[in-house]
Amino acid sequence: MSKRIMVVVLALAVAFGCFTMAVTAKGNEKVSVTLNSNDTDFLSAVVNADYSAEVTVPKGSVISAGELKGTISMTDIDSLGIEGTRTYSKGITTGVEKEVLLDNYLPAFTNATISGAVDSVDYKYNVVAEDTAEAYTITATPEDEDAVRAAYQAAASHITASTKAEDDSYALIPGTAYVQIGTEKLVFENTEETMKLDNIMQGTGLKAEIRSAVELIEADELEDAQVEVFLPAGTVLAVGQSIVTLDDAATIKMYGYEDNEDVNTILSKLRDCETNEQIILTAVLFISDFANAIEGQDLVVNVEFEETTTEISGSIDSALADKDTTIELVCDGEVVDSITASDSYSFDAVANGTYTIRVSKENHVTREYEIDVNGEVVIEDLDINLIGDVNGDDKLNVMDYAETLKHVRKTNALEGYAFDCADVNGDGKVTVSDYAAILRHVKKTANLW
Ligand SMILES: [Ca+2]
Ligand SMILES: [Ca+2]
Repeated sequence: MSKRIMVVVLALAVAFGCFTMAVTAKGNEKVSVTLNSNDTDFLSAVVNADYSAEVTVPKGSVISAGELKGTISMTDIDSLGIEGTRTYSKGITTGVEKEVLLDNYLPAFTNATISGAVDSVDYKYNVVAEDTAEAYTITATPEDEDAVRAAYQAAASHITASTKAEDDSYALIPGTAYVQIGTEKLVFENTEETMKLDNIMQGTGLKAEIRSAVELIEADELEDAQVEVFLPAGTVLAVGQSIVTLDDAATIKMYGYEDNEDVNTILSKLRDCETNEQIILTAVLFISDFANAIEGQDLVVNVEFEETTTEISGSIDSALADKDTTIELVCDGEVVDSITASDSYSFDAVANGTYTIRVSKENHVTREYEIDVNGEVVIEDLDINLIGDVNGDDKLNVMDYAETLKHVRKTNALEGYAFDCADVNGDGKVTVSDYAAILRHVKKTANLW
């Protein structure tokens, strides 16, 4: 597998990044991406606050020998923790021997529509190209801004964005990820920790394990799409200090372009590139070929997410072994699942979120555990006490009323669950009444239960 195939990975990563950051742009904020060669911008792409997008190639733009630099700017994006404008740039040596005049590669494209659904939320863009003496510009305008916003929000609900301390860029694509275009399928094994942008940009630094992390295979034609991309939950893209993580597996299906051998063989063409110059020319040609393939077409791009679920399980420690314990799983105040069990329990297929596990049993003090679920298996052992069993040894004796008395006398305060166990009359306070009731139970003059 050629290391050059990694450029495809990079392109996907950038596309994913632009997408996710576009998703989080709100209000007046915006995202821009510029590509620059010898200090002259030859391409700029902007996502505006109204979810419109614009790609501009100034006429006379040239990619020349020396550095090719990509810059992404993000302005006031709350969900990424970005205040003001954060800009991140990265350069590579083009290796271009003869200047590439982009005017010669501009497509004949004039218009198309792009529509589809994200999680069943419909959206539609009208895409129009304008070719003037100054620039070639493609503008994508939402047909209905509210619908597009809803679709972006649907996508954003499956993504976690945050800020990290280190300023490095990488993509982490778990195994089983793939990209299929026509019958060519690029399959990822695992890129964990190896896909640093610096490694990819510097051919010599590229590790063998990155090269072995992807494989290009011949696949059967897709039944319901021309292009299909699968990204598992846990796919991560970091650009500078901004990091986005896909919480749920995403499948992106695209169809509606004029079937075209040039478009459908892009993966193998990139694989066969030997130099940066070949990669740049192949990429430029591909973009032009693809724009021509969607000319006048209604391109459909659907995104579906598969909710990630996991298991919560653990042991149960309680008294009165002949009676069952009730375990309720609570989310946002609603009981979403409930089971009765004795020594151990488990909840299957739990979606990501923050939960309370509420444990109750006859003659026991109900206890709640707060847990965060984020796709990983959760082990939470549960331990509940009999009413009045302040020290949790499953017996009521002098130890328990002594602890309670220390609280009443303010010599040693009870806290948390021990406090709840001592508050046997359930009035929210631990007083001499609770002490007296525990004492009566121990002396067998009046039982608590
Ligand atoms: Ca006890
Ligand atoms: Ca009390």
